[in-house]
Amino acid sequence: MNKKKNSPPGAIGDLDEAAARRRRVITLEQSVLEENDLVANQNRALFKSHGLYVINLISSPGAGKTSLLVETLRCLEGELRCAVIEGDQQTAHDAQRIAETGAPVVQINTCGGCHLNAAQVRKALEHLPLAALDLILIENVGNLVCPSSFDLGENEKTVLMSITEGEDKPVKYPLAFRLARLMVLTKIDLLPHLRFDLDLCRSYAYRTNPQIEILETSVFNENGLDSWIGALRKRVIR
Ligand SMILES: Nc1nc2c(ncn2[C@@H]2O[C@H](COP(=O)(O)OP(=O)(O)O)[C@@H](O)[C@H]2O)c(=O)[nH]1
Ligand SMILES: [Mg+2]
Ligand SMILES: [Zn+2]
Repeated sequence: MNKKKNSPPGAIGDLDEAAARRRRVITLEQSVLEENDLVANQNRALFKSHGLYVINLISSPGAGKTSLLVETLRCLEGELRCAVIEGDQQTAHDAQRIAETGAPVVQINTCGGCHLNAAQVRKALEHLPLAALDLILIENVGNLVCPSSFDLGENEKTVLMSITEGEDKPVKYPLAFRLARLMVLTKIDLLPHLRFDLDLCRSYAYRTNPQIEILETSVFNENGLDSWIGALRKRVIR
């Protein structure tokens, strides 16, 4: 006899089943993250063996990651040897924009995946001249949530947030801001046209991560680009 059919909704049997299902989900998530950490550590060792500095850029879609990267590559041309790994669900649009600067670039299409993982990055690394590079910039899939949970083996995460997104993102999506060493507030040229309270946003960011370094940039009027480029120069091991 089917026990489940005879149980009233919400009976103990149903609760047990729900708890077991939850346990299975949690166990699976843990093993996915553990497996990812293993590969991330291999990536980290590879970066170290080549004296490479690697930054994982995280933001919501459209915050200005690719635009900042294009400007960064132009500024650092002839000074630091940079490459880019682009993560998007579909298209090679961003890789094409990067390729126009002349920098080596690999596009990863996650085909529905909402974050990059360490294994995807490891595969992308096979297409880059690691021995001839100083800095790799990884543009993660536009998403302020799960990219933060997946270590790629990078030296540090940078979180970007455009001032069109509202002041409260650092408290609404705290993990990205907690794990980042640097927060870049982009599109600062739009400030006169918005009702965006810079001090409030900074205070939310410091509440989430008291150590976070905050920069403001614009690729339209080049505001703050020198601070960003200076931060990169300081980090690269030469
Ligand atoms: N006003 C302004 N717009 C920007 C700036 N940076 C990027 N944008 C615009 O924001 C949109 C998304 O930029 P993109 O770099 O593709 O963002 P991504 O999705 O984070 O890579 C584009 O229309 C850019 O022109 C900026 O500093 N100021
Ligand atoms: Mg992009
Ligand atoms: Zn995801």
